[in-house]
Amino acid sequence: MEERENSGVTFDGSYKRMIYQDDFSEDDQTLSSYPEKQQVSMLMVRPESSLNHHQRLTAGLAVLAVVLLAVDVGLGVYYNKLTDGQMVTDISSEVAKLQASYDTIIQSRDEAKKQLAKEISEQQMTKWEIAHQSTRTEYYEKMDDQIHIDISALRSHIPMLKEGCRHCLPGWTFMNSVCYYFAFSEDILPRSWDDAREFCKIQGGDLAVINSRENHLAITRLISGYKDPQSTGSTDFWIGLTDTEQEGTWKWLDGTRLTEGYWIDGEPNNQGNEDCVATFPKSNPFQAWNDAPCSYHLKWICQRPPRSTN
Ligand code: 2F8
Repeated sequence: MEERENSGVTFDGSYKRMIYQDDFSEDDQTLSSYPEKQQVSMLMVRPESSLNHHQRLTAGLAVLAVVLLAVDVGLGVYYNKLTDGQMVTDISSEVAKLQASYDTIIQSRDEAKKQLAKEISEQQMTKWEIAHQSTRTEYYEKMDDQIHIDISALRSHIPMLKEGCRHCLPGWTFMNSVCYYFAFSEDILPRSWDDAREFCKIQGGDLAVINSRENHLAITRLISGYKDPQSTGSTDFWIGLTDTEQEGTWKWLDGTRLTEGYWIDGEPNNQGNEDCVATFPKSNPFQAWNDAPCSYHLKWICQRPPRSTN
């Protein structure tokens, strides 16, 4: 048998040839026949078994290292995820808060807008009111002046008023030294301008000639409170003014030409064929007249001179 030689160290530190058990086949002599080799065999670890052990240990350590590395990596990933998740949660919560604040601000802004629009509208209303109030004030100032004039005129007529009953027919009104008839009664049906005139003539008068501001205001004051019971609004009253002779040339029934007209805005407009005039006073007594078709049936105002008391 071939003897393999290996370097080895004995416990006593001397180098001896190392003999492995495998070096002996069954055919070989037993170890007992080699006392020297037997001694070595007892003291030395078999190389293959030692290698397996180391390999297993190394492999185990490697596996352990891999496991530890995996655990480490896993923990890292988990930590990152945990951190990221927390951040996402924090950001989501922050976004939710910001959204809530934004919604509140938008709501406040919309409310402020509405409030602003309301206040602008109120301001415009106030401006409008102020403008109209100024116009009204001007108008009332004029009216006040006129009232003072009227009062003076009326005072001058007091003596005649006291004598009114003596000067006018029953049902007629004595104003500014003139007797007037107003067809207020519901029993009196509206008439055309010509028929109304006929009524006045029978009574010794004619349709009213209102050619002074003083008389116009007195008549307006009297009829402006009158409302036609058959209709919801006021009614028109024929007066003695016409342009039948020549279109656009307005004449009173006493033959005098119109000098001061108290027309409604936009009148006279001869809409269709309108040659007769009706008074229809509303808020402004100086905008009271309208030209209307003479055939229209309206109420009317007559006038006649007072009866002589002599
Ligand atoms: O709008 C003004 C207009 O109103 C009426 O016609 C719709 C009057 N007609 C009568 O009173 C009959 C018009 O005279 C007047 O111009």
